[in-house]
Amino acid sequence: MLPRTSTSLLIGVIGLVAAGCASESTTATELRVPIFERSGAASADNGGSTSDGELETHLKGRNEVPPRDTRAQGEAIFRVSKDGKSVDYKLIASNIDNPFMAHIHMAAKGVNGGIVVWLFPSTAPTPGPLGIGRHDGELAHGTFTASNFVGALAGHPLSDLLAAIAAGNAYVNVHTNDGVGAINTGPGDFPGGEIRGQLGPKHDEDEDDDDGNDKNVVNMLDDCDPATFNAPPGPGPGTCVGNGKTTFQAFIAELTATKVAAKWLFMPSSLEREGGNLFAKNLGGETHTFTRVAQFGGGIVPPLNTLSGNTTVAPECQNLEADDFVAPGGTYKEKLTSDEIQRFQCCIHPWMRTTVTKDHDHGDHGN
Ligand SMILES: [Cu+2]
Repeated sequence: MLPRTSTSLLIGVIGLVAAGCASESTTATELRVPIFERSGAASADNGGSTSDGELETHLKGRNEVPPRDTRAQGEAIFRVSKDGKSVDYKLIASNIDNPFMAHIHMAAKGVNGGIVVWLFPSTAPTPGPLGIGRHDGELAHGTFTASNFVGALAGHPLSDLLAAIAAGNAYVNVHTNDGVGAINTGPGDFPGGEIRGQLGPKHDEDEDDDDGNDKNVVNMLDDCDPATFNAPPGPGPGTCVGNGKTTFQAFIAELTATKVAAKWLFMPSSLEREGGNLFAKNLGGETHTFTRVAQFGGGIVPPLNTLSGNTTVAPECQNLEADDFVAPGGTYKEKLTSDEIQRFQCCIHPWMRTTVTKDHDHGDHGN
C-alpha cells in the first residue's frame, strides 16, 4: 500500500483532470458493506449485540401507507456478514394478532413497494396460515442471501439490497389476516401490512440523542473499485483504498447520465437535530470532506462539478484546510447549531449531501 496523507489523496482526486501515473492494481475480494448505526432504543430480546454491521428498525402501524391504528409493534434486526454475502435477521412482534407473512419491500418512506425478501414464516416465498391468533415475541429468524431475492431484486447481488437500504428505499412489513370476511376490519386483519419500519438512513424518533455521541453519525459511503480508480484513466494511485465494485468507467458513466453516483452518498441525507456534535465517519475507500455550506454547490474538482451539474462552486469549498479532508476510516466532528437548516456536503463529490433540520418535536414513546 502506498503511504497516504490527505494531501496525496487530494492530488489523486485532482489527477482526474490529468491522469497518467503508473498503475498499482489490487484485487477486490470483499463487498463493501454499509454500516448502520443501531437505534438507541434496544429491545429486551435482541441478544444484546451492538456490533457494527447491524441494523434495526422499529415497526409501527403509523408507518403503514395508509397508517394503521394498532397496538402491535415490532422490531427487525439485521446483521450483514463480514464478507457481505449473507444477512442474519431476527423479527420480533408483540401485541399482534394473526401475522401471516412479513417481508422486506423496496420503496421509500410513505410509499408502498414490492416484496424483495421473505422473512416470515421463513425466507421461502410462502405465506403462513390465516387467523393464528395472538403473537408476542420472536416471529422469525434466519439467514438470507441473494439467492432468496424475489421481485425487483431477483437475480441481483446482495449489494443491491444494501444500496437500496442505504438510499432509504427498503422497509420491513408485517402483514396480518384473520381469514374471515372482509379485510382491513381492524388490528389482526390488515393483509396489506399492519406494522412497518423503514430501513437505513432514517433516524427513528425513538432515538435518544442525549446520551452518547454515536447516534449523531453521518456515514460517508462510496463504492470505488481500487483497480480502476488507482490506474489510468482513473484519478491515480492511492485514490481508492476500499474494496468497492464500481469501476471508474462506470462511475463516470453514471455521473454523466444522472448527475450523481448513487453509491457515493452521505447517510443519512437528512436528519433532525438541535445542537450537539455530529460525527461524519468515512466508511468509503476515497477521501471526502464534510463541509458546512450556506448553499450546496460545486467543489474542488472541476470535472466532477461539471458532470454533477454543480457549476457554481460553494465558497466554503474554496477555503479548505488539510484537516477538512477525511481519509477512509477517519471521522470528522462538527458542532451543530440550533439553526433551522444546516447543510453539509463533500467538496470533492458535491452530490454527497446531508441536511440537518431543527428538531421540533422530539417524540418520546417507549416500547
Ligand atoms: Cu466525497
